[in-house]
Amino acid sequence: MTAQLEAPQITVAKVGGAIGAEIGNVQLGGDLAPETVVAIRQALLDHKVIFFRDQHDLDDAGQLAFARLLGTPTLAHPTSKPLEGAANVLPIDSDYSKANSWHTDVTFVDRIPAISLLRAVTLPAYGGNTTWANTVTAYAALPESLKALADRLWAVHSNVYDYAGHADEGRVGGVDVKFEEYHKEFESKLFETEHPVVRVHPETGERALVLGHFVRRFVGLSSTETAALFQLLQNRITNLDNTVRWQWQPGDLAIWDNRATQHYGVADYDQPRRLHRITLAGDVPVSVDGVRSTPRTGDATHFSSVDN
Ligand SMILES: O=C(O)CCC(=O)C(=O)O
Ligand SMILES: [Fe+2]
Repeated sequence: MTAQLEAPQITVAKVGGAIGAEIGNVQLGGDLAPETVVAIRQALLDHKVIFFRDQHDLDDAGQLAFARLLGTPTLAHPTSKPLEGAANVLPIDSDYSKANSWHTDVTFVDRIPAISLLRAVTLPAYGGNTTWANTVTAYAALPESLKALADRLWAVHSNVYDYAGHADEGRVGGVDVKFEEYHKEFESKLFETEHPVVRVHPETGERALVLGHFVRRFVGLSSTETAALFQLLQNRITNLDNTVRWQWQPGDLAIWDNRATQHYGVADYDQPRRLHRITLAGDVPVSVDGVRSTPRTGDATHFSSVDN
């Protein structure tokens, strides 16, 4: 028998009590041992967002090669332009967008990305942290009466801002030309999808709340009623006790389970900030009754395959 060289084991250290862990003892890239990939995936399912420090050798190609070990990359975005020459990479650039509003990525399409990988490229000297919230623990902590309500509730999500409610990913500014251009591009094609407010996670079987800033209204409720109920549930998710906050350093990569989290980019900096995001194809959410989300407007097949 030939002795097999075992891959070194990753370390997992919780960062927050409700969500988040830092992973150590691994150099990320496209050449990881299968058992290392399995361990990273399990850590992601357990902790919802995982952080890697000191990945200084990782560039766009390396980030993409590693991402492919975890799933099938989507295009960078359904409407926004990718990084030049890298169709799967979305630049998150403070020049034209700030994601300082709680959201789950791309919930306005039916095939919500399963996983997002975000890599620090240029960081401000201070500020510009990102915060994540756990949508599984938020659901689990609801009283039975609110669980029953949420279990039956559906919401329409859209990328087009109604200028009355909350913001979208490209919203800040309004006078700045770059912000305006980005905003126009973001909304250049209308997407609307009906999702259950509670989805069953395809890998863990956990129930998670599906809300965030792309929600436009709850099915069957007026805008006033939607606002009241949205605030009640959304506050449960973003309560600080249910979040983790990450202070970016050069060489960092964060990966989140986009089926079990929301996040918020804290816009408290005035120096250039740039991160590169890759998202991986997800399934179409399924309600607790087994009903799948329904696209109402827009066809997202170009953006992403459906991961079954
Ligand atoms: O800028 C941030 O911290 C978060 C950006 C974001 O929302 C994303 O990468 O999906
Ligand atoms: Fe995001």
